[in-house]
Amino acid sequence: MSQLRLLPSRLRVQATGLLATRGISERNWRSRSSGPPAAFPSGLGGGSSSYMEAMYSAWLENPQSVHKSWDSFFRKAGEEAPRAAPEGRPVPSGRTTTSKLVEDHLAVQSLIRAYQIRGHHVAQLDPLGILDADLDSFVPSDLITTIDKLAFYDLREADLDKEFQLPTTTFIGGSESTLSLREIIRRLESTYCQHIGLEFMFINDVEQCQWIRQKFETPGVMQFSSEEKRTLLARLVRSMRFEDFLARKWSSEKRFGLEGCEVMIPALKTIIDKSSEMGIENVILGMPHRGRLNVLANVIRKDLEQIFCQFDPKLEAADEGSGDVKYHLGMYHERINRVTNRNITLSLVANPSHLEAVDPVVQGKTKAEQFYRGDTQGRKVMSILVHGDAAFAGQGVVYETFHLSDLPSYTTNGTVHVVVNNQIGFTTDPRMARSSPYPTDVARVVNAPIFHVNADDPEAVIYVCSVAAEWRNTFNKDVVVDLVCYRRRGHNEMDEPMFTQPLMYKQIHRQVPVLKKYADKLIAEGTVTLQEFEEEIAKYDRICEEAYGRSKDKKILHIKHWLDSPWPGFFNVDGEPKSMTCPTTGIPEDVLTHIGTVASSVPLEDFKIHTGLSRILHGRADMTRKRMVDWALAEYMAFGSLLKEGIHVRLSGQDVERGTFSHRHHVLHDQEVDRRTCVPMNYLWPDQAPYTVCNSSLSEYGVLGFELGYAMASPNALVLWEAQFGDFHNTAQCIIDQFISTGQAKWVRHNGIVLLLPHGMEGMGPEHSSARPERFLQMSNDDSDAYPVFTEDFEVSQLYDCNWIVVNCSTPASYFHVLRRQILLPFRKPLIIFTPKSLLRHPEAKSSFDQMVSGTSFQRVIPEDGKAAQAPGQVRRLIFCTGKVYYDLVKERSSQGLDGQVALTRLEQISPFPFDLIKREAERFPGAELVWCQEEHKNMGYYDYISPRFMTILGRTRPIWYVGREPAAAPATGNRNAHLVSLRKFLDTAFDLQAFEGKTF
Ligand SMILES: Cc1ncc(C[n+]2csc(CCOP(=O)(O)OP(=O)(O)O)c2C)c(N)n1
Ligand SMILES: [Mg+2]
Repeated sequence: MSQLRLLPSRLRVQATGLLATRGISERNWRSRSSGPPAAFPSGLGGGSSSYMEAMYSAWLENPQSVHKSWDSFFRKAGEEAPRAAPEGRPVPSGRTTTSKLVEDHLAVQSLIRAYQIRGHHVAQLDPLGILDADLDSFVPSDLITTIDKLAFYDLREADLDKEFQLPTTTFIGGSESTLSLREIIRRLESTYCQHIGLEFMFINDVEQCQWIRQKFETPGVMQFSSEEKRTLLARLVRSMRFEDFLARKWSSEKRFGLEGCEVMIPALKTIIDKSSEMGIENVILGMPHRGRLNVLANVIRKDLEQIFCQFDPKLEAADEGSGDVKYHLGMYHERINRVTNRNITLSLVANPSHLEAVDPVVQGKTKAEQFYRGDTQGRKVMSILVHGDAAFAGQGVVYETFHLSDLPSYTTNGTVHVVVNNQIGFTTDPRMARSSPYPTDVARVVNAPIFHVNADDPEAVIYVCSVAAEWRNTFNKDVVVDLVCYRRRGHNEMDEPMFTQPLMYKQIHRQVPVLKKYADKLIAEGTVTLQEFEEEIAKYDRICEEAYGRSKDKKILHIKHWLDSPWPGFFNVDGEPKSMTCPTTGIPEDVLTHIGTVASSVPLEDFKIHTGLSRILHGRADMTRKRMVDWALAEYMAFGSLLKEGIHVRLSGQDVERGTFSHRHHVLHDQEVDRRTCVPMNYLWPDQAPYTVCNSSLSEYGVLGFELGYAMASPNALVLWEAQFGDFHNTAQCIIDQFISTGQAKWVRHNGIVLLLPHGMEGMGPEHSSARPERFLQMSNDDSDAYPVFTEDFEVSQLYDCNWIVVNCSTPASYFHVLRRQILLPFRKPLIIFTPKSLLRHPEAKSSFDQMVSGTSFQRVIPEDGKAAQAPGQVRRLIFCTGKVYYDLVKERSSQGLDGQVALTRLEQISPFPFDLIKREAERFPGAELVWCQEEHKNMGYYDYISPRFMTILGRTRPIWYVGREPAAAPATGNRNAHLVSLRKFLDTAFDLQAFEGKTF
């Protein structure tokens, strides 16, 4: 016993830790001694020393008192002959032999664990054999890479042939419960240190760790039938010969070929096959440039001639818009999966150059597809994201997207990530490109297992991919496959990589292509013959040649053949809107009243809301009785009425459930029952469409991208993203510039996402004030200088031609109508709404039901209808404005007694510019000088946008004078007094009827 107490403290700690992982505390097993004898804990390799002590002491007193496994263990130990002591160690007695045995068992157990945790550091992951995938050549001291490393565990060469009991935390034994140390090390090496490197021991879930261990450690798991090997070879042939074909035909064209990672094609196909086998019917893919054409051809199976004709510079584009380069286009394809014989829909989401920007978009689209199918568990729809190593490590949106992966309203129930880790980013070495050991470390934040694999070992890759797919479908969590490969050419086919990576490329030039290596292997083992292999190559080359021949007959390039999200039935057969009209957007009064009533109620019984909220709900009831709405109630009316019409509404963003300004309160919280909530919007009508309102993670880039993807899936949904304050949208600028503003021009894809951007100069400082309208307007595509043709359907056709709609509503009714118009239009355009802050509670900023009932519509311009309108000839100044400044202007006009002399006209829709209505307003007041008034600084806001358009519509006969704040660098002052002084100053100018006298324009 005393010997046992002398167990090294290091091993003692490990033993206790292991007891804990099995849920056995010291107290537990001590108390067991009074019950039936406890079994030998094979999972502990002998357990902790004190446990062992107790068992040993009990056994010494009475061998029957312990479980028979312990009896046999101690008996065996007694039979062991004492061995020669190493230098400095006491010669063991009979008891010390037992002690040694215990020590050795614990040591072996630590050793197994060391491999599970750190084996990947020495795995042979780099096909070039020159780099360490973890950027570190350090060999962990607890891995037995040389025989002398045994000393770390106080083991010696002589121990190698001794049998050791295996713990339950390993599966290397297969059906054996004991193995010799030599065999243990061999099997650990073969699992953890060959061509697969596993990182998973950081996962806190024991079941998940066990699952992975079982998948990789069980002897013989990586065996393939010859059929499977032949399929793999055929897929490699396609992958490689496709790139060869393009290289032969268009040697000077950029295509970002896959050479060096050809295995990605069979890898993706395996993930899809396996997932299809497990019931997946719809796979949504996102990927960057590298190998994209190959994926289109050989995974999604786009017609080859469609791909080849993209290389023809003479082809005329059939579609309007800019189009995009071939390695950015998307694709959608429904087909039979040949391996499982089941239907599968594959889509590759179009993306910009901006690496990783597509990640959240793919997730949003996936979530929407799951939502519409009622696939709450992700059993039918899944996403796959492909990444480059440099981008995966470098781009923050990767992290933002991972953080959506487990949030109830954003999860897609697990994504399979595949990293094409060619160990270079353009010309930059990974050592200069990341501070983390692997490019995949970001995935650890969500406890995703990471499987590194040497891409020159196709069978290892296939095995890993099939486990990854199974993982996703078992645990509904993300998983990463890191394909450690190389890039055979430069960044693109025109680049010379030897300038910057001479040694690496010398090695790459010597590298035998993976197809040859694998074919040689299969030929050598007799799985295929050389002739069969050559025939496979010839067959695919012929397919390419034939498609190439057909591609030459094509005269016109249709981008719409590259649509990633078709909306069946929404457009006519030619892909055009079914009409060019928009119905009126008002709704029957009883619907308004009903929504108002539900919006002021608590639909659940025994649900106690906060007293402050009761006041708000009473206020809503009161407004409903008075046939009035404020901003929040107008929004309720818009959402509620669309839900009634079967339109799903989803509002997402930071704190949107309550609303940043505490005005919305779409989710009620029971004050007495934790986490009991109620969303009255979902209690409007029994057969209404569902409403989702969700507070998001604190991310703009990720969440806006996600909602854009969500909106992509169906035209019959109103999908809104609200920024906490409008200026925060700039951290999602890439989604705005690359997808929202330009998506349709590049990819002929409509998208009706709505951005709600709180905006307004309210003395809150340079931040929180401006949603930067000038930027959205600058990107609007309507022509400032072209005098329009005013057709009958001018409003709708102008909307049809624009890239997005920018509005700044001044009334709740206006907001209500523009939301409804968004869905009633026969096409979809992104809608940017600058939303108010102080107007949310402004007593004047209310609308009557009269402005919202059937027959009413969105007014792009709200004309002057007060005193000035009664005698337009008397009006000396017509001020055009937009948004909240209107209320300051009305107040000032009345306080200066100028209601008859100054007219005020509001632009509710700024872009596309309402030329027709502005013209009409200007003509209504022929004697008035025209002023544009804004509260934003002159170089911001709307002035630069409206000014040339006014000139166009006025024929440059009348000036439009500017009134507003001076140009500035910051959008607003941080000093409240300075804010008020500048407001006063421009209001004075606005009503100084002499202000522009004698000035020329
Ligand atoms: C956001 C962004 N920044 C920069 C670039 C320019 N760029 C294109 S590819 C590339 C290197 C990408 O390296 P990696 O992610 O490892 O992919 P690989 O090309 O090696 O497959 C860079 C920097 C880009 N496309 N997107
Ligand atoms: Mg790379």
